[in-house]
Amino acid sequence: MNMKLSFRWYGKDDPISLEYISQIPGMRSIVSAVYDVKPGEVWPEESLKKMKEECDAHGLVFDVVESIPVHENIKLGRGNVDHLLDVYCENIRRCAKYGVKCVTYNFMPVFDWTRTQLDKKAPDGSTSLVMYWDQMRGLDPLKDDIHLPGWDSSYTQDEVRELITAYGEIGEEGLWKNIEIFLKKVIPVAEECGVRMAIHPDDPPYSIFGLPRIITNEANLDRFLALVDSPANSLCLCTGSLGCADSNDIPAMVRKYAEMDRIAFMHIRNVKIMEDGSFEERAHLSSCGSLDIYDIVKALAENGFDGYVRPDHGRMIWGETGKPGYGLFDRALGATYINGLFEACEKSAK
Ligand code: DNO
Repeated sequence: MNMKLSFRWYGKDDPISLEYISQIPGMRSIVSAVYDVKPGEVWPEESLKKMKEECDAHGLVFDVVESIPVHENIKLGRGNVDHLLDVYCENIRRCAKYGVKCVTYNFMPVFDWTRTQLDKKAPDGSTSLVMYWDQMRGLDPLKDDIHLPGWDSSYTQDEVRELITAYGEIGEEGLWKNIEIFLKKVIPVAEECGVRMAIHPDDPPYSIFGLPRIITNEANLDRFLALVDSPANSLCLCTGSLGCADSNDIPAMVRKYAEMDRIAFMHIRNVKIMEDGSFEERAHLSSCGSLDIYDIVKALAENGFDGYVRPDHGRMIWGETGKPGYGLFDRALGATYINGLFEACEKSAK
């Protein structure tokens, strides 16, 4: 198969072993990161070397990083930005030195993904991540001490308030300006070391709590890719993140950006959009959610896509416990489904 099947692994603290991951048919690459270093600090080479050796020992390739986090000061364009950008570039060079070919990151203000519950029980007894508007409404982080699951717990409530206010001041155009500065500095370094930078879309792809969000739809992805027109400046196209806005036509977007060769990494998962715009993460199978996963894979296969693909968030099934979204069983089912679709679509595309 052309595509490179990969699996996210959280390193030594991950309850899932590399041995188990290597037993998934067709599994090739490990997606990981150095987790014990704060954003804005240099990653120790020793950690990268160890990660590579462990993967090698299991017949897996450590060639995708998710993520090198972007420090809030870079996104806000304040403080020690120059230093932070230098550190970022140094981390790309270090990753490349140990074989990394693709680096994922995001440009979401303050919080990464937003959900209201991580263990919503479905009628079949499985659990998954959901975002329900009736659980969100009325929450105001500027007034209340709220803590949604998945939010960086290292911030104090006052720090969160300060950041939200600062983002409110720069707004979307401020974020565009700062992402351009970031790309102009980082992409030449990535090109030099043979790394493709893959931006992860905002999840969900609309503003939450008034925070600006820009990696959200086709027009904005076009604007983003045009900032630096290079294959090193590419997308991590996450179907489930972009796909929880009804207005995003995911198969059409995948077709367009695959044709342009601007997708370095695919996160494949399904979501069910509810009537009020809430959404539930579902099993990968097309009929389980709102996305046509077959059409998405077909668009990739028809364009000879040879980038990285990983099954994204799985449900918790068969009594498994662990990191919500990142259990073994349902992601392994997702991987075999993805394999099947790619085999069929690649063969019939020939
Ligand atoms: C969620 C992930 C994201 C992703 C980052 C990339 O499960 O897909 O947290 O890793 O947004 O920087």
